[in-house]
Amino acid sequence: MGFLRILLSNSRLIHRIGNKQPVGKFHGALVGSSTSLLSFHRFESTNTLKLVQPSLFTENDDNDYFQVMDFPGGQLPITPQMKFIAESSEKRLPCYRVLDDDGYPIPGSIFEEVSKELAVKMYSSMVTLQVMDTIFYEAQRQGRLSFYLTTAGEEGINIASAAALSVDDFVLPQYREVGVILWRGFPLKDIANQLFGNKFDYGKGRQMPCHHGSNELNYLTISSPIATQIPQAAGVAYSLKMDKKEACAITYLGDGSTSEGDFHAALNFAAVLDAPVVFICRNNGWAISTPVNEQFRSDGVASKGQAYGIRSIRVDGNDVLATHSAIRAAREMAIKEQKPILVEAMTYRVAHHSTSDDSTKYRPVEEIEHWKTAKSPISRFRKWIQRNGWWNDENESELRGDTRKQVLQVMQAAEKVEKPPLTDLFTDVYDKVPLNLQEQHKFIRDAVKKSPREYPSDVPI
Ligand SMILES: Cc1ncc(C[n+]2csc(CCOP(=O)(O)OP(=O)(O)O)c2C)c(N)n1
Ligand SMILES: [Mg+2]
Repeated sequence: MGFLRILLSNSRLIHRIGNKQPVGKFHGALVGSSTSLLSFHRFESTNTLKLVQPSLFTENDDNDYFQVMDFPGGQLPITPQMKFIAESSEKRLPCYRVLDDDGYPIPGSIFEEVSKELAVKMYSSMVTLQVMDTIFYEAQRQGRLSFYLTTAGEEGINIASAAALSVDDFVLPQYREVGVILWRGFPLKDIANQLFGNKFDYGKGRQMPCHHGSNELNYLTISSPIATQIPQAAGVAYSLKMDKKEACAITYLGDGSTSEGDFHAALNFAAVLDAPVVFICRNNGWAISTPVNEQFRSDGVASKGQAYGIRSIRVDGNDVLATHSAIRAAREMAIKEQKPILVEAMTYRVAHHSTSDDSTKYRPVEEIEHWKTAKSPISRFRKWIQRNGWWNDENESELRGDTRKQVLQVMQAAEKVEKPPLTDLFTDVYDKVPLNLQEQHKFIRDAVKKSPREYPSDVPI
């Protein structure tokens, strides 16, 4: 107590003993006191007035007297109780949901109306994604592609979020969001060209497969190092803010990405800069073989938002209607209120992490099957549109058949296209290719000429 008394006597304190007054009256008393005037002068220099929340002063449940202290950063209520904040709240954050597992709307659920046209487009896009993933995954197993990574189980987050955005919004993806670029109109043939790294690939074959991007569609090219896109999104959003654009930045990240420092730096930057960015975390339970309980001790990811001063929500990412509504609302708040929003979309990665992984080594096959079938975002949404009379079995087989044909056709075509010339390895970084790179270019050219069988035959030298 002695320590507390010293603290109190050294600070500018306003005591209201034995009296809990309404907030309005309390502020009236503040303005009338000389102590408070001093406080306000200090506030001006530290620009903290806007941080003072009236609710801060309305609760004082532990004792019957009332005190506040000024600090740079705002006023704080004082308590004589030595109370640590609990490491977690008693209740877990709820998960916003509209459709139950059988595709029935939960009574009382609030969501953005979706027209028949939009619902069918969203459903068809999820199926396209699934068909495309299956074919390219198999092509990798056949040795035709060096690498592939599917969105299986997360088609709902991909498409429902994409549909909630405007093409003016800048997307900074992680890598499991190919549905977003497809929704924006990126053709299947361009996906195939990128996968094969042929001469029509916008990245000129310099990136791994699944690292697509499009300037035209405001979709930034994927980078392999985890989480780099998150602070970049805060920067893009700040630039949109400076240009007074009616748009926001959207960044996707996995649960594993939240263990990178970049995630924390990004949230903090976005919060203090009031940057209009929507952080969409796909919490799919795994970062390759690391489960979420080895990734964080907090209540998931949404709970971290508040610590950074970011409005946040947890949503069922396998529920298309809930995800669509949450992202629509998040986008609108980000733009209208010029601030960041965090969305934690709960889901499950049904496939292996990538073709370089075997997830049955670290999780039970029955668990994977359960999520693949009973919890599939695609079948849940299908039940809903079918019950509305917007879809039937005939539509289904037609869509799957057509999509399969289309994907096979673009894949076979892309596979036959020759690779970009060797020279392209050395361009686009420097205005004039420096001497050391010229030497390396000559070295590789000579090596290919000397032992042609050791190098791919479809790369022009
Ligand atoms: C900086 C960095 N560290 C490690 C890796 C290797 N790596 C690639 S993906 C991945 C897991 C990411 O998990 P998560 O963010 O949850 O995404 P998910 O694959 O589940 O969609 C790791 C560790 C990397 N690419 N970059
Ligand atoms: Mg993950």
